[in-house]
Amino acid sequence: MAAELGVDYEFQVVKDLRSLEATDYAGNPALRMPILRSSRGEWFGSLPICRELARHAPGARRIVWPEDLQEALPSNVQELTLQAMASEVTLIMAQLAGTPATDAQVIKLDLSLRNMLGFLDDNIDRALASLPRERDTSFLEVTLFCLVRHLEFRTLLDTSGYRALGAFTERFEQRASARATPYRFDSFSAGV
Ligand SMILES: N[C@@H](CCC(=O)N[C@@H](CS)C(=O)NCC(=O)O)C(=O)O
Repeated sequence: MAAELGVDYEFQVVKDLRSLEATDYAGNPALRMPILRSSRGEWFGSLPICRELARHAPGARRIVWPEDLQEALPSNVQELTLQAMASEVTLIMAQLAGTPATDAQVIKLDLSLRNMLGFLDDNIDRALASLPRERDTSFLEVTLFCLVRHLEFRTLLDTSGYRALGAFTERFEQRASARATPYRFDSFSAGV
């Protein structure tokens, strides 16, 4: 979102998401990233961070935020995009903890994630068509793009069958912000 909005930023990694030290997460007591350090303090969580980035944007930007989605369909697409990302991360953390794939909670999370992706694939085109035409960007598009590319990056499941999601991510990837910020592991990373 920083690249989308033309805000200068510097990237610092959380070296191990299993760390129990809040100082490793810029003081976030939830022991989670992302965290943004701006001139106005530390900001926890994706949406508040994106809002703070927008306050630092060099010019006026027309951004569609979650509260602008006044109809059920785009609102549900936004909610399930965020929930799918959260479920994916929980599955990755469960894998790292050595939880077996036969664990009842893992089975449910996996099914829930596939259900959500099916819903997103079926409804993304209508949700996007409902967004205001005159926009520079939207939280929905940025988060959905990040979700699909992250699923592929972590090879958690095969996304090739989700045709509408694939077409959307390919379109969004034409943007300079997307091309400038592909996912990658850092050299010291243990893959977490
Ligand atoms: N609602 C938060 C969720 C943050 C979150 O779950 N972050 C994950 C990584 S993307 C995390 O730090 N997980 C660590 C853990 O689950 O222990 C947001 O949108 O930023």
